[in-house]
Amino acid sequence: MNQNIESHLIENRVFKPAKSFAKRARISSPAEYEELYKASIRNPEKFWAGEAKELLWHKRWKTVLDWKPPFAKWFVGGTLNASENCLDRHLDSPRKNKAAIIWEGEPGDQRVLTYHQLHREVCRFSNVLKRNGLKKGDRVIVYMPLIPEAVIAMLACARIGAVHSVVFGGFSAEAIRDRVNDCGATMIITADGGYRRGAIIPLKQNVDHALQGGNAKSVGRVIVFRRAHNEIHIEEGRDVWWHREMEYVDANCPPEEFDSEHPLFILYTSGSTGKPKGILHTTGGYLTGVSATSKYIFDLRDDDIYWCTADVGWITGHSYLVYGPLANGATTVMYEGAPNWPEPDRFWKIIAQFGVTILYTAPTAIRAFIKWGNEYPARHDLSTLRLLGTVGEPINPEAWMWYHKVIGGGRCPIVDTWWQTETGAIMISPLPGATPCKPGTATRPFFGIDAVVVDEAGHECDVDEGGKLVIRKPWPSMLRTIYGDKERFKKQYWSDFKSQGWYTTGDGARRDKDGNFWIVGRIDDVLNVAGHRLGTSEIESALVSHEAVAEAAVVGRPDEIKGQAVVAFVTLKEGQEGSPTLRKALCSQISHAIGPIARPEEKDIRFAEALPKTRSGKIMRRLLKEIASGTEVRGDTTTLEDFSILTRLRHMDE
Ligand code: 7RM
Repeated sequence: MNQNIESHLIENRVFKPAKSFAKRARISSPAEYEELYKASIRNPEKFWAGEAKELLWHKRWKTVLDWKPPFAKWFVGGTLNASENCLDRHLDSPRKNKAAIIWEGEPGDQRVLTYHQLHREVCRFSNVLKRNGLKKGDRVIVYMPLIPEAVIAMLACARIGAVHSVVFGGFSAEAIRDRVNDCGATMIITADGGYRRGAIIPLKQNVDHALQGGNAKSVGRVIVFRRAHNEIHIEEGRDVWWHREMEYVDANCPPEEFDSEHPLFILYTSGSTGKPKGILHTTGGYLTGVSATSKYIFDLRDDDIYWCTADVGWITGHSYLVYGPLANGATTVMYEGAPNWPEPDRFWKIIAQFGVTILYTAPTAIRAFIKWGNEYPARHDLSTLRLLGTVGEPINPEAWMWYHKVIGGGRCPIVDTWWQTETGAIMISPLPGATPCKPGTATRPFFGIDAVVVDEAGHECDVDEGGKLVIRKPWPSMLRTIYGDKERFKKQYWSDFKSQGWYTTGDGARRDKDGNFWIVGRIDDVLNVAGHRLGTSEIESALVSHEAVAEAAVVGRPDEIKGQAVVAFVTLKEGQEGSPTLRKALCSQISHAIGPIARPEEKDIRFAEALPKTRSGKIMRRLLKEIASGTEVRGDTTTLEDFSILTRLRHMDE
């Protein structure tokens, strides 16, 4: 590989955990991590069984793991209840009266539910579900705003063994319909509306559209929570009000015990092709994974106020807003709305108001905050923060440094957590009291996770050599299948290294000389320019380190000579303007940071007003690639947040 690339790839700033943090952390030195990690890889079953013992089981398992690649069963013969583990278990302790959920609605309304209260609501709603005919194994769509009732609905499903499938409130009627039909859901739990940037999202209306004309026939019941008090249609015989139903039930609902492998939820996620896949997670293994990672990676303590800014519609919300923190008896903050509503300081205001100690958010949000300006965090007291986290995409070193300095005041460790909907729990991340961090790397695998970077033939790559990120051993929170499509499950995740039984993540990565994993991004986002492998995120990182640039997305376009050429879509900071001079400057910036082979032609720097993003904030590279290649935009665009961006991008250079 080109010398210049390698020198850029080596990020030399190292941030060691502060002594004060390390002193009270569960794992408090690199040596301790190394030793425990090695032991956990020698015998993962022993490590995971030790973690599983922290949960409340009705029957203890007989076998830790039954592994017939690619099908795994964890804690075979064991029985438990996920809702009991998140709630009942804390009621015999001082946690009973501690806040389980601190919630802030977008218009400014607030609610606090103690563990006692949350337990009570979940029990009552479980009885509502039973009253409405829901049984163990039935599938339920949860289509809710980010309000406590979304969590209550999930935990009530878990309590009676129904399988929830949460659909993000920003998805359309068609997306609901597809998901209902794919999993055969018999019930939808929704709300009249939810708030977003001062407007009301018509959730119930979307459900009506999804079900209209005899579509999604399996649904016989819709339970509607009154949130926004907007006018909605109630279909006699199908729709019932949440608050009415709650009047008929009592608060007594003893947790049933379910098999460790009983399905807990299905969550749909987009692949590189085709329709979203229903990722299936089961009970004992999933709970073990999220509970253990929450404890070690977020260093959760009883006095923490922990805030994961994700919506429950995403895996991050499932694992690190609901199941992980509640299984640990933590206090978890929920905020319903947008980060810049009514002002770009909303997050910082919430942190100051509730005394948030741990913040877990996405790099895309951090980059937006940088763009909005430092005056907004400066308005508020952020001194309660002690730990920061990121997830969802590679974080560029500039964003990392800003997060560290401006939000963390230079004192908070940052856990850059790599994982996927499919992995259920965090797989690669620093341990905050132990791991020396470099901006931009998710660092080292969690205990029991046998992550490696390999070439096409399955040989481990050299230091700083890019390859495929694979997981060589099963782990408890791994997906069990794609719902209703075993073949796709096998093909998608297990066919690259079939004989070895390795899981393919679909991500490219490299390891540095210290063993840190640098996630390059999806394999399809890695460019090959004149035989040189280039990570789009590295070029983007170079671009956003320019003072004029807010955000950048780099894709490849076909090039007769080089195979592929670099195209950079760039949005500029407030007050900046695109010009030929700036184009030149940005090309030089890339050339300077990575090497001349990464330098795009000047015409391939494309100034844009905005980048097309999915509703979860991921840049839609496939669309950009098609635009960059001059081909028609095809395929699934159902997750694109703002369609008008497409038209504008296509015409912007005319
Ligand atoms: C949790 C989540 C998964 C994909 C994954 C990566 C990317 C996630 C990081 C990251 C670099 C990270 N689930 N990704 N976290 N890349 N560093 N810390 O996001 O299923 O929605 O996405 O996201 O490409 O494969 S997900």
